Amino acid sequence: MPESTLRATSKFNTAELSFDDFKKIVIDDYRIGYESRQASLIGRREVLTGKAKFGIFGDGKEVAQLAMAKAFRAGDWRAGYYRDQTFMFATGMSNLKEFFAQLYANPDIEKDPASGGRQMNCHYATRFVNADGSWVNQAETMNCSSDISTTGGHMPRLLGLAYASKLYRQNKELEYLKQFSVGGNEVAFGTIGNGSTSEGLFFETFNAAGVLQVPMAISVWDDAYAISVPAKLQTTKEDISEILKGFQRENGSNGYEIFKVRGWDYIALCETYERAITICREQHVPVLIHVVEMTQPQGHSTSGSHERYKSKDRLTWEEEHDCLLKMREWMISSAIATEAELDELETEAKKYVRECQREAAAELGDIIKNELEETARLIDNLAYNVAAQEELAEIASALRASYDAGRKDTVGSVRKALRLTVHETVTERQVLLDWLKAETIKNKERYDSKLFSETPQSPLNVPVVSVIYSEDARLLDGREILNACFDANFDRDKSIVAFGEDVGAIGDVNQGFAGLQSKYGDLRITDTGIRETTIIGQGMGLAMRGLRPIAEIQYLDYLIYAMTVLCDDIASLSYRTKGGQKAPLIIRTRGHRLEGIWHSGSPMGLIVNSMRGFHLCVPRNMTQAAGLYNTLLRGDEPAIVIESLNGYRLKEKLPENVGEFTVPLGKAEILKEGDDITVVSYGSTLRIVQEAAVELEKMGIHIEIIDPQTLYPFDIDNVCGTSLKKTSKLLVIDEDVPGAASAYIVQKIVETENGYYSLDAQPRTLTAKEHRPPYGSDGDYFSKPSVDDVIEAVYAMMNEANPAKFPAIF
Ligand SMILES: Cc1ncc(C[n+]2csc(CCOP(=O)(O)OP(=O)(O)O)c2C)c(N)n1
Ligand SMILES: [Mg+2]
Repeated sequence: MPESTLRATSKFNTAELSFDDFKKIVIDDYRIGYESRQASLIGRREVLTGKAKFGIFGDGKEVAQLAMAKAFRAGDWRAGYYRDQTFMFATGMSNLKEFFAQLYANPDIEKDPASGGRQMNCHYATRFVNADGSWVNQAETMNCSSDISTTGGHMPRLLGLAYASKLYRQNKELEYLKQFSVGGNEVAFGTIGNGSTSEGLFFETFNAAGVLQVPMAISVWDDAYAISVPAKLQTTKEDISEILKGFQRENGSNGYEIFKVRGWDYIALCETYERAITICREQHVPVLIHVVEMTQPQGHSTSGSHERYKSKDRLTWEEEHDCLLKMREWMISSAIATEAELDELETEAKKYVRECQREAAAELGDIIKNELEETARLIDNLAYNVAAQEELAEIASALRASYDAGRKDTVGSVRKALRLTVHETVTERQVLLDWLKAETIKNKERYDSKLFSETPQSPLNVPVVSVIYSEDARLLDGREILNACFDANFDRDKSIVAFGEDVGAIGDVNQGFAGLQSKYGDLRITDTGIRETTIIGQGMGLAMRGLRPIAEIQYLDYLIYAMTVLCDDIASLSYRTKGGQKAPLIIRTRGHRLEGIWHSGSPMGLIVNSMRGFHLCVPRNMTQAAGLYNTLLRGDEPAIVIESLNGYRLKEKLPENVGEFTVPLGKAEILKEGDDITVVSYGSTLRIVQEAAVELEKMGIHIEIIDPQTLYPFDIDNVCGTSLKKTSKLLVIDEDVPGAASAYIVQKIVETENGYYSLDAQPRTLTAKEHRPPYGSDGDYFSKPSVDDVIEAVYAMMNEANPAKFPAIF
């Protein structure tokens, strides 16, 4: 592999540059742009000839990215999208070999550090988490947060990355965190396509950054299309910077600096980025750089051709305004290079890119070829000694003959061979079994690892500290217990911040943070606008940059607004970077029964099923919540804590170690012992179950009540399954809709915990109705499980088991 010719582009300082130096920089830039273009052309061909699955490339966007790279420094951040390969090459955050390794889905993080072959091509990331869970020195590296495919989905994260610089600059207590910032000088660079600015996430982010005044630099790559849909159908006045003009700061107001520049005008682009980023970095003013007149020489992606929807005139215009062509013309007319020199550069570049592509292809291909040969040989060996000789020989020869085989083919062939020889006992079969066992471990690491960071700093490794009560422990409102817990943690760890709607001045609507803003300052306990998506994005960006954010969503019902950033971005971060990045964000919210259709939410099934990659904590009271916060704030993985809305004014004893004791994740607790039925419930419903248990005792029925405390992870020690060995009957009760979180819990107990073998009755669930509860107490009674419902559900199961002793009530 030849040395990469791609490296961080030199900066201009025109005052000090000789013409020769200037020429050299421009020619180097052109080379990077040209190599990038070749990568796009070859990449597309690789897909169209079946050597890779899908391709989307940055052709037509090269020159602006060369200019942007000049303004990008160590410590800075990128949150962008799939068009940015030239920028990634120019900054040195990626290179051609890695580009192709990702195209071929190479699962080795040494080859594709961005995703270990997990992401589609042109989805970039740098690795900033070491194998032991520690952070790299982000102040010294150039940093790229991991891309996602959803259009505009990265915008909320961009806000958080920029907001971290503001905190690092303004909160002097953070100066000890030197590996994350140098005085908050870091700019967060965002890129987005013109079409994607139609997304709500873009507008919400844009407004929030204007309010917060953070060093965020958004570049819009405007090629007038979003796949086939033209600007006319995307953007008012077909011009995003035109309609955002009201955000321009003026006469000391907050707001933006807004720039518009052509995507093929190299010098104008370099000057614009230099000016824009200086303002952004020095003054913490967000900037918008609207880059217009960009093109798409190969169309949107390998999924279709743009000749179908672009007019002939447009296609001709695009050819004439190809940014590299324009740059080439300008270089010749300005005597920076001759045509012959550029011809030679281009020939070399083509050769070089081809070499990189071939090496990347061979690096994976050779390994697979060897594995394929080994597998075929093992299957052949088995074939000689078994009845299914012919079929096995066919499998082996098909493997050898296959042109684009992958691991699915080797493993698939072995599995088939094992099925065909299920009655054989020869040692060659055992050899094959051993091979499969070893490969299964490797493939688990390749394709099924790192949903969580899984480092020594995981919250699952936080030491358990028992709760301590003094003899004269005070009885306080639940909210005061939480308040004391947060107070102790804010005092202990200066990197903790909390923010959300009404969190600052009044200390949240239920006063868990009451008084803490005046004690710790408004940089640590902060009010935000009503903007759930970017509250979470703000938290994500902070968490990626070494801070410990608690992002508050006022009511659980409003979490829905933030689902894109939660499930697309944060939940998948560790997995999609194969542990290269993490965002240990804690989300604080409150839910379950209270009042009315939008203040009684308990969509636990929605959360647990769409947010794998988060821990899901459902404490029954505020003391348990405090213990969970104490655990999470000492761990490094994302989590959501759902407090019980109706529990803030219930009295609880104040622990002596309220900021220290920990409630471990995944530890189910038996709240009441009993022999008859195992009842599993959580959150607010537990109080209903406990009340019902008193009446059931009087009826001669002894239920065992189990609180899993966290739905993810769920009951690590099989407490529920063990209880079933005693009761043989399972009832799961919650406030979600039928078949939601209750079905998840049943699956965990019956399947994962092997509870099935202990059951002598059908497992049952008691849930809320399929609609949300109407306003008023009667609405609640007829929609959510009541004490009556619980008693009758339990009794019905007893009646089924022993009708003589428990005759039917109705
Ligand atoms: C949320 C979401 N909706 C739709 C898509 C499908 N999609 C992928 S790219 C794209 C067009 C984006 O156009 P634009 O933002 O202008 O960027 P360009 O590709 O033109 O650079 C669409 C609709 C998606 N990936 N995510
Ligand atoms: Mg576009």
